[in-house]
Amino acid sequence: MFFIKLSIEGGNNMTHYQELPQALMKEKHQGQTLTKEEVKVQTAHDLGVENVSKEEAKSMYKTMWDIRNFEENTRHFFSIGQIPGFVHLYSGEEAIATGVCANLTDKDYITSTHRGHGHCVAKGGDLKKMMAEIFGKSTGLGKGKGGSMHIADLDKGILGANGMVGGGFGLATGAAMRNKYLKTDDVAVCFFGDGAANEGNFHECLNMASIWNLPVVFVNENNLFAESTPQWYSSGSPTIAERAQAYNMPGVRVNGKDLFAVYQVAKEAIERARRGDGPTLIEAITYRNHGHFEGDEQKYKAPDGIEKEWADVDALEVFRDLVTEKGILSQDELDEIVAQSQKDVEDAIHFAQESPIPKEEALYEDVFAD
Ligand SMILES: Cc1ncc(C[n+]2csc(CCOP(=O)(O)OP(=O)(O)O)c2C)c(N)n1
Ligand SMILES: [Mg+2]
Repeated sequence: MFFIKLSIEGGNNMTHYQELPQALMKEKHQGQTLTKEEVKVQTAHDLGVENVSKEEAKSMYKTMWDIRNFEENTRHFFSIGQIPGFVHLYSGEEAIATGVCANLTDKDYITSTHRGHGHCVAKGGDLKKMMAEIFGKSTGLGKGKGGSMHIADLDKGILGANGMVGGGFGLATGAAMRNKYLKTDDVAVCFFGDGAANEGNFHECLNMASIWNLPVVFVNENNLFAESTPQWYSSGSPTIAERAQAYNMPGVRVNGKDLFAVYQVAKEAIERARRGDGPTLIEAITYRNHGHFEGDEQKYKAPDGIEKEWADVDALEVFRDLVTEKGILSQDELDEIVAQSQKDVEDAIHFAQESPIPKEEALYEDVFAD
């Protein structure tokens, strides 16, 4: 077992948290960072493998590498001045977007965050048009006018990255309401950070999703920091998942560095939403490989403790070790996927570099709706 699934009683949505060492966590909560053991996110990583076909495993490994390559190249081209604006990188958090979105179709909706490239790649966003958008080019998904924090693709159900922390809650809840109203079995997924969990919108939308029993899954990416503020300092509850209890929906904590664990937890929540059984709150523990934004000196980060532990776990290596050990994929098959991903991202960069910037008159286009 490598994720904590807090028990959900059949028949109603009540969730119980007796497995969490509340007293210990509360004490620690006064000023120290929790250790991995204390947050009860286990490190074993074989649950859920039996539910994933070889083709799915290959596809998810490719997606994780696409995100990693996309982000590391974004980092490089930002550092040499080819990318304007701000970039917040998703490197390190790949397993969450990948494991969740592998359970979605183009008709399902996602809402993203300021750290949104990974969500968009995992939901099927076109690498070339995404990269062009980040480069501010006219061939980008938003014609180069939005940049990194405003990537959207409605044909893929990507309702948009969002510069407003917590901005996705209302959009995802509204999209889920639309799905229910039109009697579809499509779902909406809201990705959000640990910092966003303290915005008022979080509570309003979880409450509405609960009373209307909406097909929405709230996926918290707890990377332990909101800018420079540690999660233990800013949160009144030791875990984010336990807040689900207040809204009478299941709450689940999962190792966000473990693709198969995320995939399995998300699968259950998404199937539940599709069946009409209502919302779920997932808290995936993770860590970002780089600073809050590119240029962040990260003076706030402590070198030891849980941060170091989580920083040392690479979801891509965890995946590789597991599938080779279990004989699901060979090293050659994995290498081939990595090489293909590198080529696809290089093509995306060339496309972005060679594309023109928007014409001046484009400033006046797409401003008002007809
Ligand atoms: C409403 C709002 N408040 C504050 C900010 C400034 N801000 C940008 S990112 C960020 C931290 C968000 O932390 P978290 O939700 O944990 O996401 P992470 O960056 O860790 O992925 C803040 C405070 C903002 N963009 N919007
Ligand atoms: Mg965070």
